[in-house]
Amino acid sequence: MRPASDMRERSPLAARPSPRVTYREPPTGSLPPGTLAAFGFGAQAVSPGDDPRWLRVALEPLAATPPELWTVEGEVSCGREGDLRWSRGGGWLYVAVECHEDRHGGPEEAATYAYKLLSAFVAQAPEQHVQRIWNYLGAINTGAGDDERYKQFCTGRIEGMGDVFAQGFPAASAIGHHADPGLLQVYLLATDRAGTRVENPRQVSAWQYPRQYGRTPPSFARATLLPAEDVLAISGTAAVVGHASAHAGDLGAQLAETRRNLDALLAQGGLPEGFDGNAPLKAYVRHPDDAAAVRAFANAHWPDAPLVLLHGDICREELLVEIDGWRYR
Ligand code: 3EB
Repeated sequence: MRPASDMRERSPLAARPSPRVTYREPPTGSLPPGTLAAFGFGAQAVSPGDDPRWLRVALEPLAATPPELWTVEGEVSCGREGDLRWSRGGGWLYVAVECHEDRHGGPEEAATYAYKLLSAFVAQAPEQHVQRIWNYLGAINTGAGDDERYKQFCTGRIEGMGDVFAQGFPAASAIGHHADPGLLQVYLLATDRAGTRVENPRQVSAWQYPRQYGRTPPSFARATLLPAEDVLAISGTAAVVGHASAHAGDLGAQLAETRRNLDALLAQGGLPEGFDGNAPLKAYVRHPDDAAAVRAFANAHWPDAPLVLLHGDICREELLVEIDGWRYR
């Protein structure tokens, strides 16, 4: 006899339930059933064994941090193809590429390479709608003017983005790590139907940033409402108002501005206000000494939200903190 869940007809129009995102320690030696992806933070993260779904993120945690697990309903299969790993289950696809720019010529070429691999993989998959993407690169603010490494990354990224990204940019984060500077890590979440892109009325859309921010504007949406409309996937959000950075050098004011931007995104996405216990957040903090103040701010405004604090550089030198996360309905 088939289990009851198999007997329920899923309407062809009904979107798949979204993955659950939690921070918790998996049982030693293996990932729990339904795990689509698992992320350990920093050099000390303990791998659950050789599993393509496991990624050691090159950002160091600023406090003891369990892994991040993505869980779906259904069987999960996974594999590797060169620099790429993938997993799929329950209508969801995870794909990650890890590469070193020394093999590609520089940050621009490495980004093109990574995005071409991701695009080609997604283009042949049933799950063609990229909802959310994360990018971690080293020495992100090194280089002057248009030569800043983040700006080179932006140019390479758009060059490598194929048709699967031309439907509209996914929500994204792009953060600087302090590991091997040539290491590039990019991973994404996709599914078999389109989500809804959400922009922030307080901010110029990133792809429309004026020339002063580089030759190639960053290609990301501020958030994606996943197809089941049960969760808003929120991009890296910082103290950007219009297109300008606000409150250079003032952590408290940047946090308050970031919160206004997050509130605006929740409102725009039709989600309830604030972040509750079901809203896993990550804060990327440029100066480790600021970690306590960032945590205090989060605790004051979102006391129940699970929060991971990571040492990460924001793509504009004057920005001290950036926050991303998930807001379940
Ligand atoms: C900003 O608002 C801050 O290049 O993918 C945030 C999220 C930022 C994603 C990206 C950049 C990216 O412009 C920077």
